[in-house]
Amino acid sequence: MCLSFLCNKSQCFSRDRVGIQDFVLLDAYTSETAFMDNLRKRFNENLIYTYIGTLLVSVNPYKELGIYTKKQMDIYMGVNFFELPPHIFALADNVYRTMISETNNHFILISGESGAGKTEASKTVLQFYAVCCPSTRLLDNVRDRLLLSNPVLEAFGNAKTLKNDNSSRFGKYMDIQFDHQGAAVGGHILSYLLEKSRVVHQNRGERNFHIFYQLVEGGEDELLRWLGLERNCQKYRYLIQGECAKVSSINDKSDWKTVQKALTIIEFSEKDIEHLFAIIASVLHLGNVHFEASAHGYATLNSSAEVHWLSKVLSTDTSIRFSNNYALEVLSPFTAEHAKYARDALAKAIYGRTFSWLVNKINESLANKDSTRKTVIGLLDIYGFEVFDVNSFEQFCINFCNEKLQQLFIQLTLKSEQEEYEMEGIEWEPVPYFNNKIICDLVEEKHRGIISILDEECLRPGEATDFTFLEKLEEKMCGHPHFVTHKLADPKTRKTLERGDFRLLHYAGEVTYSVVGFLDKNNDLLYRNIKEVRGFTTVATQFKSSLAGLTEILMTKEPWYVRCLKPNHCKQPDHFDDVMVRHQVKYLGLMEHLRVRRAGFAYRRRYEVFLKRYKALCPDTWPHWKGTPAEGVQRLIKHLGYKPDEYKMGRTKIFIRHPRTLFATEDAFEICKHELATRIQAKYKGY
Ligand code: AOV
Ligand code: MG
Repeated sequence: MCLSFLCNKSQCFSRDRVGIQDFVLLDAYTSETAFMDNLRKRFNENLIYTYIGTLLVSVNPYKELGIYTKKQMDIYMGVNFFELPPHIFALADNVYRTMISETNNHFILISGESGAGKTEASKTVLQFYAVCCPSTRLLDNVRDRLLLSNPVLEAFGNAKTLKNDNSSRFGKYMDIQFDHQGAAVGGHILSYLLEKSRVVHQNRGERNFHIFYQLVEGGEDELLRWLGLERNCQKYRYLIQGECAKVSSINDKSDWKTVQKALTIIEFSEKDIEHLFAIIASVLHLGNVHFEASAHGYATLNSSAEVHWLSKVLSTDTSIRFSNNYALEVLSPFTAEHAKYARDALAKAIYGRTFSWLVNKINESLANKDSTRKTVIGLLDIYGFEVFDVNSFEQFCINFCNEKLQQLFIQLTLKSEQEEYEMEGIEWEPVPYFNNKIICDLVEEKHRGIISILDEECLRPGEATDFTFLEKLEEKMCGHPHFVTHKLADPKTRKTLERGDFRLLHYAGEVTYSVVGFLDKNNDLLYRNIKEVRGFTTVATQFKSSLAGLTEILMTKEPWYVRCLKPNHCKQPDHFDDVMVRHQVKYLGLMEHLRVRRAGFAYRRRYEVFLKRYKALCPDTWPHWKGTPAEGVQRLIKHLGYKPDEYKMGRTKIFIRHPRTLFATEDAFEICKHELATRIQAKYKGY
C-alpha cells in the first residue's frame, strides 16, 4: 500500500522545519494561525507549494528556485499526486493523466491578486506539457508555437504596473488540444478585454505595453529608419507619462529578439511583421501629433513631421486599412480638446484591433485541422484583483472579472461539494462560507446592476455625465451592504471618500472607484456620436457576456485549481508579510475549502465507472457482474478489505475519504494488469 504521502521520510524527520505538505493533514486544521504557521515555515524553506487535497496553493518566491528543470519534470512525470513533494508539475501531470484515462476535458483555474504568480504558473504548466507529452517531428512545430505564443502575447498585452513589472492587461484562456495518444496537437486562445487606455495614458511608475519599448530599444537601425523612429523612448509622448521607460527587471532589447524569433516560428510572414510594426510605429507618431487652439477656437495641427510619417508608415501597403477613413476625420473641424480626444481614441482603436488581429493569427497557426476527437486542457490566466490609489473603469472591469471567477470557484467547490453530499444522502455538517454572489449581482444584474445603470447613462448623450451616473447609482443602490458613496456613508467613512467616488466592498477587499471617465470608456467610440450608433454594445456589457460565455465553457470541464498568494507588496524575495498573506488566505476562502476537504471525501466516482475500472480485482465481479453497479462495488470493496470509515456509499457514487485508500486500489490494479498481461503472453508463447 502506498502511504508515502502520509509518512514521506523527509517529512517525518523534519516536519518541524518544513511543515506539512498537505493542509488536510494539519492537526489543527480549523486554526488560521496553524495554517499561516505552516505556510510561512514552508516559504522560509523555499517550499512554495502546499496542497489542500488536490488544490495547489503557491506563494510567489520572487526568486529563481531552480525547480522547473527538465530533471524535475522527469521526476514528476507519471507519479501519483501525493507521492512527491507538492509541485505545479504534479498537478499538471495529474490533470494530464486523468484526461488520458477518462478521455474527458479539464481546465486549470489559476487565480490570485496582481503579482501573485498566475502567469508564471500558467507558463510552467504549458512548458511541462510541451516537454513531457509524446511528440513527433511534425508535432514539434505545434509544441513550439504553443510555447512561443506566450512571449508574443505578453509583449503586446502585458505592461509594467505598480503591482507587477509584467502585469497581464488582458484575460487569457488557452485550450491545449491532445490526441488520443496524449500528444499536444493544437491550441486555441480566447482573449478578454485588453486595457486599451494604457496606450495613451499611464500612471506614474507604470509603462505602456512592452512592445513599444522593445521596438524602440531593440529594433534594428534600418527598421527604425524605415518607420521614422528614433532610438529614444523619451521622444514619444505615449511612452513617458509614467516616467519610467526603463525598468531594471526588464531587458527590452533581448525581449525584442525573442519576440522576433517567436513571430517567425508562429509563421507570421515578413509582410505581416512589417505591417505589424508599421502600425505600432504609427501609434507612436500619432501620440506626438500636437494640436493647438486657433484664434477661432478650432484645432490647428503643428506636427507636419508626424503626419508625414503617419501617412508614410500607414500607406506602406493598401491592405492596411482603417474603416470609415478615421485617419482623415480626426484632423477636421474640432476644438483642440476634441482633436486630442479623437487622436487618442484612434490610437486606442488601432492598438485594440491590432491585438485582436494578433490573437487571430496565432489561433490560425495553432489550429488543428484534423477532425478526430480531441480532449483539451484549458488554462485560465487573467488579470488579478487590483487596488491602486486611484481606480477607474479598468479596475472595475478587472475586479468584476475576479468576482466572477471567485463565484465559479465557490459554485464548483464549496457549494457543489456540499450539495452533492446532500443529494447523495451522505451525512454532512455544512461549512459556512461567504458567497460573493451578492457582489456579482450588484455589478451585473439585469436592469438593476451597476453595468445596466452605466449603459442607461451612456444612452443619454449630451444629458448624462459621469456624475449623473453616480447620482443614479446612489438612488438605486442606497442601503446595499456592498456599496457606499460620500453621500451614503456614515460620518466616519465619509471622511475617506471623495464626492466623485463610489466604493465597492469586494470579496477581496474594499476598492474606491473614481467615476471620472466611466461613461466615455464604456462607450469606447472613436468619435462620440452615440445618436448615430444606438443599439451598439457597450464595453462593460460586452465584457459581461464574454465572461458568461467563459463560465459556460468552463462548466463543461473538470476543474483544477492553483491559488497564488503574493508574499509582500515590494516584489521582494524572502519576505513573508503575515498580514498581507493572511488577508489573501481569508478572501480566497482557503480555510473553508480545507474544512470541506477535511470533513469530506477526497475521491468519488459513479458506481459504473468505479466498477468498470477495478472489477478485475475481485473474482465475483470479473469478468462480468450481473447485479446493479452499486452492489458490484459493495462486493468489490469488501473483497479489497475497505474499512467502514474509509468510504461511504451514496445514491449514485462511492465516496472515498482518503487518497491512500484509492492509491492502494490503484496499486493492486497495476499489479493485476501486469499479471494478466504476463499470463496472456505466456499463453501465446505456448502456441
Ligand atoms: P500575475 O500574473 O499573478 O500578476 P506573474 O506571474 O506575472 O503575476 O508574477 C509576477 C512576478 O513574480 C514574475 O514576473 C516573477 O518575477 C515573479 N514570480 C512569479 N512566480 C514565480 C515563481 N514560481 N518563481 C519565481 N518567480 C516568480 V497580474 O498578470 O499583474 O494579475 O495582472
Ligand atoms: Mg499575469
